[in-house]
Amino acid sequence: MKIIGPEARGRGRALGVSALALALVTSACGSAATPAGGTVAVALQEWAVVPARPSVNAGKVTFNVSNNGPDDPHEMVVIKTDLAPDKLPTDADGKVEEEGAGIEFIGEVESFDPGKSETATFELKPGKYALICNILQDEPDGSKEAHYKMGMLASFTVN
Ligand SMILES: [Cu+2]
Repeated sequence: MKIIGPEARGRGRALGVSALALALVTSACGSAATPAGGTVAVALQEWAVVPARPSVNAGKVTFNVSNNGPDDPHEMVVIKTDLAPDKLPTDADGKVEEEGAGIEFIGEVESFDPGKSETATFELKPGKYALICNILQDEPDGSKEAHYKMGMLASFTVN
């Protein structure tokens, strides 16, 4: 009896460890096999950035971006920030400082013409984001028009 006792406990412990290891392997595989992400349609127009949905799951996120113009080329810059989208740091012309304090530049769909669409995919972590057009346009009268200041900004959340 004195011999069987410890032996049984030892066997039980070994079984417990291997069951735990199996559980860990299973959950690791599970999370790697399901990189959620998603697809977000975004309309750019004078003067707004309009995501078709307010949020998406973290992971590989594909933006299908349309420039609805009607007149100007636009771009879409993805910025990770806890700042309100209309309170980003700008220069004197009203262009957002993409390397500014409180801003993490993630990537962008570069300027493209009205009537066209572009697609880009970014790996996004959970958090608050701003989607903006950061074009600074030279006007015929010599002034500069910052699309961000004109209202081309939207808040966006990654869960
Ligand atoms: Cu624009």
